[in-house]
Amino acid sequence: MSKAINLLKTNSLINESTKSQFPNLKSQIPMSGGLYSTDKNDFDKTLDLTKIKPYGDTMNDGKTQLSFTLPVPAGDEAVEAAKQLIRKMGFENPQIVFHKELTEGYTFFNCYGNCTLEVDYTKIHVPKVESTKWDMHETDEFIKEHIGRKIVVVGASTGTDAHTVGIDAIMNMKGFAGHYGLERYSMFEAINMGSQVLNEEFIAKAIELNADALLVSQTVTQKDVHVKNLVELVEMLEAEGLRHKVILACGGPRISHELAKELGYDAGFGMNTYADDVASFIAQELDRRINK
Ligand code: B12
Repeated sequence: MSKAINLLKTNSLINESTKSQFPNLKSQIPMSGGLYSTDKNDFDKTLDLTKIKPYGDTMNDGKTQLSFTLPVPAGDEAVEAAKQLIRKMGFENPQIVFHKELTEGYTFFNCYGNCTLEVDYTKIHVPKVESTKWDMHETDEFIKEHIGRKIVVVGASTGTDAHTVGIDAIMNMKGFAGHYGLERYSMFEAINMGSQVLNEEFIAKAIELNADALLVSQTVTQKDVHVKNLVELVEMLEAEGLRHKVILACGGPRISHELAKELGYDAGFGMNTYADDVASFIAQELDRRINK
């Protein structure tokens, strides 16, 4: 029997039938993808929310995946440079699992490292838009009752930004992920100007339609182009004496409410926003302004 167990141990050939034949083998049974013991219980299992770090295989192991490109040709020196960089970033045990010279003199790396840093999750406060989220019917009913007319909203992806999918998701009739867009609401007059709309054109449309709210979408954030563009719009609205007359909101995958407020906006919306979020906010904010 012990010979058989040793053979099974070394060859890792344990399957369901051998398990039933040798019930005492349990502590040596490897998991399907590796040589982990199912019985081993000396891993850290402590979850301390004041000191969280990445979870890879086990709690608090800090395992993190990184990818980046270095402006050097592929080779041993490039791999060593990547490892040194990862250590300097605060990771231990750097492992380069893949690297490839993408184009001459530029090497891409996929790596792992153990993060040595921690974050106190209990001290985190993320500013959020303060409004109650309603569905389309609730918002329409609220507007009928409290505003008594349609709310005019002009939206666009402004500046040089060519991405339209985000603003369409919020404004187009069919909406996004099962949530109708503003065009579908009976109490919103929604005008979507599309993409690459200059701030001048955007403001001209707002004046022409006497807009109550302006919705700006920004997707490209390279070199902080979104910040420059968003700030320019605020400055131009202020120069026209319009800033306080409109509800001004922006959105995009890398926009947060905190950033939006810093830049002079009334609200900012990030990933996984639906028209419901924005419509509820605009209705409640306009009510606050008109009926306060
Ligand atoms: C589709 C796409 C394109 C299409 C756009 C087609 C179109 N008609 O929109 C095309 C091919 C044209 C394109 C071009 C470019 N793209 Co592109 N593109 C994408 C891609 C793959 C998807 C974006 C998308 O549609 N998301 C889906 C929508 C629904 O999500 P969303 O935009 O986040 O919107 C949601 C929220 O953010 C929010 N929201 C968004 N806007 C607003 C506005 C308001 C008011 C509110 C309330 C909410 C809100 O609500 C939405 C719904 O929940 C992304 C990569 C990715 N996977 O995200 C790259 C990406 C955005 N593109 C990128 C880049 C760099 C470019 C180019 C500059 C590439 C180039 N060198 O030419 C050009 C841009 C040129 C320009 N002048 O803008 C980068 C941006 C990097 C950065 N941080 O700046 C990305 C991230 C790709 C990458 N990983 O590098 N792109």
